[in-house]
Amino acid sequence: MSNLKKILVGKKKICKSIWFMRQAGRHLPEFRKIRSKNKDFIELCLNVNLSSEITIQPIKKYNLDSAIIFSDILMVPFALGQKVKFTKNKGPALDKFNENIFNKNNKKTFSKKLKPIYMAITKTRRALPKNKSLICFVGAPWTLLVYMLNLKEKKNKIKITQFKKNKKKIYNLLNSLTKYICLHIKNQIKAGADVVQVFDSWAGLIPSNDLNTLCINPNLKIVQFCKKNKIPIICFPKGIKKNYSKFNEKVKPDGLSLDYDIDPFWAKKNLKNVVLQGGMHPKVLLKTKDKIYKEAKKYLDIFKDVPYIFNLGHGVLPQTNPVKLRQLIKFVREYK
Ligand code: 1CP
Repeated sequence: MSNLKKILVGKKKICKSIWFMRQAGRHLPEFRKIRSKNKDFIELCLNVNLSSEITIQPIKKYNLDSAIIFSDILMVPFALGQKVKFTKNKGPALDKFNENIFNKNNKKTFSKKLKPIYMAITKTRRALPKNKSLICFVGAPWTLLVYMLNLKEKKNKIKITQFKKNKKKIYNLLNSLTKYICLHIKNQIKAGADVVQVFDSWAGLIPSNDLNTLCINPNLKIVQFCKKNKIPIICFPKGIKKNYSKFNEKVKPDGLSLDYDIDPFWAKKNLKNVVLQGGMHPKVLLKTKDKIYKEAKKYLDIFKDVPYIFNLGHGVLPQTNPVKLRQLIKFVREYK
């Protein structure tokens, strides 16, 4: 059993396990070299050999404890028939959502379209040492809907009129989307992944009255599905501030990933019966070595007597220097 899984299922009380959100991809020169020769990002995610190679790049480079499969949360809308385009510096753009196309989907066609991801997981699992975890991931229903229905304004704000206009559609879509997300988790675990992380990256955009319906309940359904199938699950409801405690009490995931807005002292006091992960601001990695160590020390000291997974409060930034990441990993490993 991998170390990460042992921590999440409570078999290891205190242990240092390190991985980083977005550890594969954008910040690595090795990735950028492959990317420059593969212009179509979706095709790259569906290339079994390259996806596996990119997944292993940060493991080879940093000897991290867990690999996370190279893919994207938007592979789910893609498999459901919505065209996804990635343009440089602009972020992803999806074709207009079409309910007729969406309703024509079924489990079989969905799984078939994503088969290369499952094959890449099997291939990667075989190449990884047994004690290393292979994490798979999904976007939470709300976060996927933000992209599918184009609900986000540029400056990390919701298009409130569009949101209100589409509320009924959003509520209707949530359930069917949750089913496909659960299927994607199951397929990935069957292929060889051993832990799942759910990214609700845009949970912070949800108006507070809708948090239960749009974030807590869908995450709860996914967690219940995973518990029934004995799949260790980490949730990441980014940006919901003090509602992290309500989320934890209701959803009860095995692991809870802290975003950089969460005060770690508050988290330790208020988030119980869950394994905490991450928290440190990814921007800290753009600072000097001493500042990086000081901030890492803060998290390690606060969580020294509880199970804690070292990670960041969001993904590794594209402009991060790999030398700094390596220094941080060494510091965390050697800190007592
Ligand atoms: O142009 C390029 O080179 C593509 C850049 C890129 C990469 C490397 C995108 C486009 N996605 C990915 C891979 C990816 N995405 C991974 C695997 C790498 C790893 O973690 O090791 C993962 C886990 C994701 C997950 C993802 N995609 C999230 C959730 C995590 C988060 O950052 O909040 C979200 C919101 C997306 C959507 C997405 N995909 C890509 C972009 C540019 C975006 C928009 C969000 C962003 O700017 O990061």
